[in-house]
Amino acid sequence: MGFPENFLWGGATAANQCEGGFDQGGRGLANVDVIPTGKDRRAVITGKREMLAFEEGYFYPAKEAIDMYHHFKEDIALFAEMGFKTYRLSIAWSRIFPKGDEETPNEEGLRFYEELFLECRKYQIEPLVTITHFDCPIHLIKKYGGWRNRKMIAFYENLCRAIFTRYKGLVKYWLTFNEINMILHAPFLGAGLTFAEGENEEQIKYQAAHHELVASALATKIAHEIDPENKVGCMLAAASYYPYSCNPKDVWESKKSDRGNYFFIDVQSRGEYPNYGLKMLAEKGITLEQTAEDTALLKAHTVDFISFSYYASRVAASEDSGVEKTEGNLFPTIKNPYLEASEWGWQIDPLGLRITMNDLYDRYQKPLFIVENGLGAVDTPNEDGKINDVYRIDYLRAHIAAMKEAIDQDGVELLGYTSWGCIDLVSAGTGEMKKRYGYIYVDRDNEGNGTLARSKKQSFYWYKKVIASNGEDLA
Ligand code: P53
Repeated sequence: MGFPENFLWGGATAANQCEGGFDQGGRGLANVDVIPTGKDRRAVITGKREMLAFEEGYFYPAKEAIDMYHHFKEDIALFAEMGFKTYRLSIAWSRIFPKGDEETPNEEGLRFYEELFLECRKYQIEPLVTITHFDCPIHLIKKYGGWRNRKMIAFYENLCRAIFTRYKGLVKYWLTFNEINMILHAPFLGAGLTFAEGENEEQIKYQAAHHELVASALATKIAHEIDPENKVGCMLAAASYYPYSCNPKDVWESKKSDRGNYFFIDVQSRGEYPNYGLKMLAEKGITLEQTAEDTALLKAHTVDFISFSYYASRVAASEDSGVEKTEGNLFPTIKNPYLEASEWGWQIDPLGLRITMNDLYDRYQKPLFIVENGLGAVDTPNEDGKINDVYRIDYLRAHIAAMKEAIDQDGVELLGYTSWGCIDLVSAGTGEMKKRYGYIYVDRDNEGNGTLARSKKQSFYWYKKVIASNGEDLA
């Protein structure tokens, strides 16, 4: 009982939030580079304010981030010290194809990740690679309009062929698109989309999502052809919705909200658009351009496992309930009176993780992989300069315990757990450094000041014990 023997414990990061080195090694500019902190961030992320180059008067946190580009050996050594079995990271597309539409990849970019994977292997750490974690070369946005254009499928295919071939034997676990459902909430961040006045945004978003879904199926096909050992997963920003009350209208609203997220995973896991999704598109007046070849690809190349992020549960209410939604986050939220919230208003709910795991497993009957979970909090060093992050340990302990119950008592198959931001990194939502998730502290502030020195928090020692005991010792 308890966690399976080969359970993959580890941590997760994304290139754009930790690497920096935005102009190093022949890397091209990407959407993630030109997203500033401050009041215009949300407008840029959602594609309402087009910003395709650095502009005067803004701070761009991804340019340097925590400079993992130059620190990866030191950082991976620290992960190894905690006993990581796996490390989830993403490839910056514009390191491999700086413009995105070249025929041959950039050798320096390929070499960078090769060294990084070899470093992981040195410590028997299994890399778990997100092929795209919100990034898209800026040239592909300027010239083709990002994922709204069907040609993106072929560019993504080139990227996949290049990395699957080069990293054969080094990498086995792949995720095609990070939080694919984020395209609806953050279309510039998720898919390089910007919108002109009067455009039908929903039509464009769902067409772009269709291109991503086809690209994901194609990636799965190629991954399996190049190496039958490869395992490919989809990735969902998960968290089940609770009805605001037992009013059937609230219950119905929560079901519809869940489906809004499942929509993408239904296609990636079951191989076709679900009926409710087709009806929903029709009702919105959206027509998807799709070929017979697309349909066949989607059907034939479904994912091997379902990965997801989980931070907080969600609440859905009907119009009748009169409750107000707060737009504090990229997902509008409703206050749940039974839960406490983080400093950023994310409502902490470990049982919600167990519920979400069960919902996903019941629906897909494929192994799950929790690839993001954690507490974003302000860490203040004490007089000795140490960070005693008990609040983070409490959060993680409760979520790992819930995970264990889902395995032990509900029979959910779980491949592994990579907590988010195992080393402090730039927040995707706000661009801040002070919203920290790490076991490892990085000396850098919101404005980019600091030595970038790494140090261990209390949670570092705690997680090390958790891994060493395979999840038995959570004290
Ligand atoms: P930050 C919102 C809601 C759910 C997941 O988020 C999200 C977001 C974006 O804010 O994204 C994932 O950094 C994402 C990571 C991100 C992490 O959640 O805003 O995959 O890139 O950093 C946490 O606290």
